[in-house]
Parts: sequence; C-alpha cells; structure tokens
Amino acid sequence: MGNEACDLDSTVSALALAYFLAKTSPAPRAAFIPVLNIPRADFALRTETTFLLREQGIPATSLIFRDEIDLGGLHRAGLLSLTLVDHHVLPGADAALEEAVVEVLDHRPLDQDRAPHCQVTVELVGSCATLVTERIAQGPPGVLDRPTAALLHGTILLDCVNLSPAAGKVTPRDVACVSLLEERFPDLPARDAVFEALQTAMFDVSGLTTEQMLRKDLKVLSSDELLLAISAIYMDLETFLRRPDVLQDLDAFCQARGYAGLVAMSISFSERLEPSRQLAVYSRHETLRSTVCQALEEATAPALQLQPLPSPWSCLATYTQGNTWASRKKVQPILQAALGGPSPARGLEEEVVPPPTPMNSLVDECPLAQTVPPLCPQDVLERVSRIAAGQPPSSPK
Ligand SMILES: [Mn+2]
Repeated sequence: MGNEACDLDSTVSALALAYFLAKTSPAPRAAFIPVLNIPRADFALRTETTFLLREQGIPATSLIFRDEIDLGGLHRAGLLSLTLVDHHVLPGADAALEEAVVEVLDHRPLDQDRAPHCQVTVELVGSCATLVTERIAQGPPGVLDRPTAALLHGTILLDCVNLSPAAGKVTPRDVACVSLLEERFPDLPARDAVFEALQTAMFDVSGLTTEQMLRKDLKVLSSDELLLAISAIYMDLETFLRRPDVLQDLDAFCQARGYAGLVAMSISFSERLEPSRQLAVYSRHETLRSTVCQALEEATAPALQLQPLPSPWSCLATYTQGNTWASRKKVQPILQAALGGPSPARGLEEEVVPPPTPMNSLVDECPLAQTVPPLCPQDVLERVSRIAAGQPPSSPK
C-alpha cells in the first residue's frame, strides 16, 4: 500500500512490488494485493496515473482502492501482512494496522522506529519506484515484464524531473535504474517523450467533471466566520465558463463543502508556451465577493494587474491577470489578509481530504525538498515557459 496522496510513485510502487512478490513468494496460499490508498472516486483526479496505466493496458476496474478492501477486518482475522511503499508512517486513523506492517520501502528518512521483525528499506533516492526496481533486479530473472518496466521507467522519470540534475531530485541510483530498465527493454520510449507525455497528462483536465476540476488542485482559507476556496484551473477561463451547467456546479461545490466563496485561478499556455492567467471570484454573498475583488484589484505585493472581463453572471467577477508570474502562492496571502488574517483557531488551513494531487512525491515532507526549491505544478509550468521565452530561471522560491 502506498501513501494517502496516492501519486504515481505510490501507485506504481504498490503495483510493481505486489506483482513481484506474487511471482516470487514461496507462500502458496498468500494473495498479494496492491492497495491504492484513496477512494476509487478520487482516482480520476490523478490524470498522470490514469494515463500511464491506460497506456500499459491496465484497466481501472482491475485496481483495488482503499474503500474496496477492509484492511481492519482482515487484520482482526489475523490475515493481514502489510508492506508500506512510498511512506512509512500510517496516519492516526490506521493506527490499528501498525502491528500488521511487515515491510517498508520508502525514500524519506525514517522518523519512526519499526519493530525488529519489520524489514526496512529506506534510501534517499528520487523515487520509491527506484527502490522497487532495485528489489526486482535483485530477484530471480524473468519476473520483470515490459508493462511493469514501462510503469517503473515513467515513474522514476516523472519523480526525478527527467533526471535533470538542475531540478535537484535525481540521484545516481535513479539514473542507474532508468538505464537498467532501458537495457532490459530497449524499445521503451525515449526519456524526453515519456516525461513530456506524463507532464502533459498531469495538466490535462479535459476529461474531468467541473467538480473534479475544482478539487484537483484546491486550497481552502479560513477566517473566524467562513471558508474561502482557491482552485487552480488548468484551462483558460472562457473555456471553463462555457462548460455546461458550470454555475450550477460552482453553487453545488461550494454548498456541499461549506465554502462561502471560491476564487478560480486559471492558467493556460499558448502554443509558444506563453502563460496566461485569469481570475474568477464567485460568491453568492455580495459583501464577501466585493471584499475579495477589492483586495485582489488593489493588491500591491505583488500587483496582479487585473483587467475586468465581462461576466455572464452577477455572482461571478472575472478578470485577466496581467501579472502572469503571480501564482496561487502569491495570491493566497492577499486573500488571507482580506479575510482578516489567519484565524487563530484554524490558521491558514489547507484541505486535507482529499490531498491535492501531488506533482512529485518529493514535493512535501522530504528533507531533500528543503534544500531544493519545491516544485508545484505552477512552478513547473512557469519554469518551462520561462525557458521557452528565453528568460533566466527565477530564483528559488
Ligand atoms: Mn514517492
């Protein structure tokens, strides 16, 4: 079982290791089940994962999600041995499963001692898929097949930003595993092509419903009285607002989750990879809407250079954002200040369930992330477009 973010690394590490164990285990009656640690309903949000699995002919119907297997019940019946990949600390809600953990493979430093019977492989490599590849390579020959190799290859390339040393994720062991997979399967597609396809898939939201799009990359700010959502939308605002029933969907989304309003930050790219940004402020509460609009319009740190756009509905204000480098990270403090600063009780709160789609499993929590600029999707897009525009890369944020 991978971690609760269930990013590509967690998914592929669980699938590949379970497959390897099933092929090589001497225990004839054991079933090895890769568990994807999210509800099935959230799977569609992991667009890079759905893309890579689809390419390898693995249908979603053959996967097992966390809400489809009763791990607690299996454990109480004495039937569960749990191997954790891509994480090594179970969340509080899973504390009862702790004693079932027999093995850990992770690429974060161990911050919890495991029982002596638990086999621990913790190495600070760029991708947990690297550790799984090494494990398979050490096993009997003939177990690694092409689909599994393609999954591992793509995952390591995505996690390690195409093995680019400048991105600060890759280690020599990741490089060695990618080479090993390519030697075994010389017909694997070229690294650049794999990386680009996965990056594109990550931002391809065209197949998502409006509700899925709004929660794919969501942050929630709170004041004492209300919650304000900020969603990053990876398409241009006009196209987004032309979706059928979009106003109804915005209403339903906010109502179901108790948000008083929602700020949609859209980012899209021209064919020459020039970014353009638009903003939409939605709220049925006129006071909140105008407070938020005023704060955004008058912001100076940074100035967003907003130009109002005609809006189809009075509960929705829309703008083009002239300052295309002002990402959500920059806009968030402006909005939090407009709400009256972080509430002492709840603070700057981020949506916990479901976690935002991770772009790279090293984005958070890993010490490596403290020494290199952490990458969020917007950062990646910004870097790519700066390179395309021939501008120097921005200083680490
Ligand atoms: Mn990972």
